[in-house]
Amino acid sequence: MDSHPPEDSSPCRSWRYALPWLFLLSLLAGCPPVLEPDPGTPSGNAGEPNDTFDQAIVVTLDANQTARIAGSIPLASDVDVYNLGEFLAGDRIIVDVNTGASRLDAMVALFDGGGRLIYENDDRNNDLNQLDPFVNHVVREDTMVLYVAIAASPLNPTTGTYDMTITVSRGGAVPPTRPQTIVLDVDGGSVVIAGDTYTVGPFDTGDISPRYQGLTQVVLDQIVATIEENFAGFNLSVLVTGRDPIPDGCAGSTVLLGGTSSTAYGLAQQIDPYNQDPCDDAIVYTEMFQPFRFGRTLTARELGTAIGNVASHEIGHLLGLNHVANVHDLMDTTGTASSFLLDQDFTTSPLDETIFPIGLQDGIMLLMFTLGVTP
Ligand SMILES: [Ca+2]
Ligand SMILES: [Ca+2]
Ligand SMILES: [Ca+2]
Ligand SMILES: [Zn+2]
Repeated sequence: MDSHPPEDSSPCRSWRYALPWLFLLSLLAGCPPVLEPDPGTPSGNAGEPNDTFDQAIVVTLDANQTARIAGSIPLASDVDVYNLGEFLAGDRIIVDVNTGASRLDAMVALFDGGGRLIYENDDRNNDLNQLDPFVNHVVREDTMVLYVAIAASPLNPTTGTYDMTITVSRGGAVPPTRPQTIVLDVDGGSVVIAGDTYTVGPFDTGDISPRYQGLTQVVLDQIVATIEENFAGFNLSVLVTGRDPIPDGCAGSTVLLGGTSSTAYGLAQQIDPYNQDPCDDAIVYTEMFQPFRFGRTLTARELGTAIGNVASHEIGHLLGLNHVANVHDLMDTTGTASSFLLDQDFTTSPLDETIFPIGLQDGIMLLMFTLGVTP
């Protein structure tokens, strides 16, 4: 059975595994004395308020570079933030969350000193229904402070207790960046995403609307130019079927253009942190880009820009980027179709509320860590 304390909103009870300074606070607050924790019991806890980076509880690692934290998410909107102090590039952090019999479906996110997301995990293995998060990450860049934040999964608002073990090993090597090839599949083909096979014919703007008949090549050129502009400076290259020779086997991540959907403009196979999988695929449902969704007929250049921005968004997911709330950011999920016509870029924006309740995503920084920059 699990060793979590029962859920209890009493501040005295929740401090029973308190750090020494919290013990003093508990005395000042009139709580009964707290016994020293037994060896093996958690070394810290989630004393509120700890909902922001400024309020983060300082966690001190023991001689084994380990800390155990017992905490609680009593409201689905709660966040607990911990300050792990300075990290250097190459330091590895492992965060192992156990919710035991608690109903909490937890999610963990690591942030740098600027509140910028560096890694997140909701479920260690969704396929096996293992919903406790697990993180094993090598920090790419020195940061004065590394924050570990835990909250209920925004997709599954739940409450309950958690037990979090943090282990750090210092002084390793920073994983190398890796260039990525994108194969833009425009001559008809198929991709498999989450068990579903999507098969489309050759990309033809006339399939979007009769008003776009005969514009296929000029729109396609603008799609490619838009993707290349969005990733300018990064180690990412675009091959186009029918235009470029495509190597056999996995030539890179395929982005298929075509088809329609009742729910989305595009779909990526996964959000792939730090691009562990260089062969994952996506689709942009180009037949969704009908004039009525924009309130008017677009120029060929506008149509190509819109499709190119959505393709860049799906490629962003395949490289590990999450959704943000900023219509000028390519990873935006809040805007209407008209925002695809803006000069969207990878930038620094608040994480969308469906991703995590606090923090920023710096798309440029994460792409630099993942792809590297062109010489
Ligand atoms: Ca909290
Ligand atoms: Ca989870
Ligand atoms: Ca990938
Ligand atoms: Zn998306």
